[in-house]
Amino acid sequence: MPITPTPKIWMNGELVAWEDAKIHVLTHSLHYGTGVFEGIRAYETATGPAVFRLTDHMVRLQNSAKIIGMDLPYGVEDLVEATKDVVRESGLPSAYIRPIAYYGYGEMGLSTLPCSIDVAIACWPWGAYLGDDAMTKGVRLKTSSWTRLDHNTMPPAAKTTGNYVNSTLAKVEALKGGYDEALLLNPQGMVSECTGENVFVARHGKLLSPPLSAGALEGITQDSVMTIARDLGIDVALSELARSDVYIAEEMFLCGTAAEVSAVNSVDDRDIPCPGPMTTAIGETYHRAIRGEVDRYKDWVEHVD
Ligand code: PPE
Repeated sequence: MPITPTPKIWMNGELVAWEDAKIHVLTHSLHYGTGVFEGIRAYETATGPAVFRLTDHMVRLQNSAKIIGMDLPYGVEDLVEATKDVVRESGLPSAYIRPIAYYGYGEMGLSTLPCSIDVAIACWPWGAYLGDDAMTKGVRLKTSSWTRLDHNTMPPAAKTTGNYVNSTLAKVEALKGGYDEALLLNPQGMVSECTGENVFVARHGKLLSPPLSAGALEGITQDSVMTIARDLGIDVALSELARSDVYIAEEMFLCGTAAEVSAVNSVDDRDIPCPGPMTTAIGETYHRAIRGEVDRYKDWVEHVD
């Protein structure tokens, strides 16, 4: 999906013009994959643009940095305010927001200890991630030949730039095979997640989603979905899932900031009923919640002004 420029990008405490937000080719994190990042969305609400669970995303950015031993020079509150500035400056009613922290230019070699840490936040308009029909027609998944990262190799709970080599390999393989998205199994052979989404599977009337320990990112949408499901009276839990659980799922969906709630219609050419009733109910509530239309979830909506 092509990027449409917006006026300003926040870099190390300043708003700079979009075209000036450049880095040197010898930037440390470009060579070693040691950046940490977030994907956040702002939505139009009746009372102006608001960023969905902005504080929670910035807490996760801090946690990603902590996992890889990177000491961010800005706190959660600084990053929240900076994000609001970027969205406000963009003039956009809704936007995708990409904060990134990385080891900068000046040092080379594997040790990050002498490196500077730079932080940037950009936003731009971004539409449906898995296509406009993802909610209604659903997406086709293929189990990847690539294994999800192991906790003792590349910690999958940290949203590091390097981890997305794994996601990219799986995504391109799935697309070239004629599928929409890849399902990744962890080194133990259990389901972890997709390349940029958490997975929910219904079995015996209960919704289940693999936890962090299964190699999944601790998704903020996953958490929102679990809260919404509980409030709708749906039985929901984090749980290990085997490949067979997926093949005989009563319904299945993916969720993430970019993908929102996207139904799944098949995995490895085994049909899954789509969209299922829980998927539809949760998807509809989520779509209202992100726009500040559900009182109960008002705290999730962080206004720019
Ligand atoms: N797992 C992975 C691997 C992942 O990248 C994401 C977000 C999620 C789960 C869901 O997390 P959350 O957004 O907090 O619910 N993926 C982001 C990046 C996608 C990209 O193409 O880049 C996103 O959805 O913004």
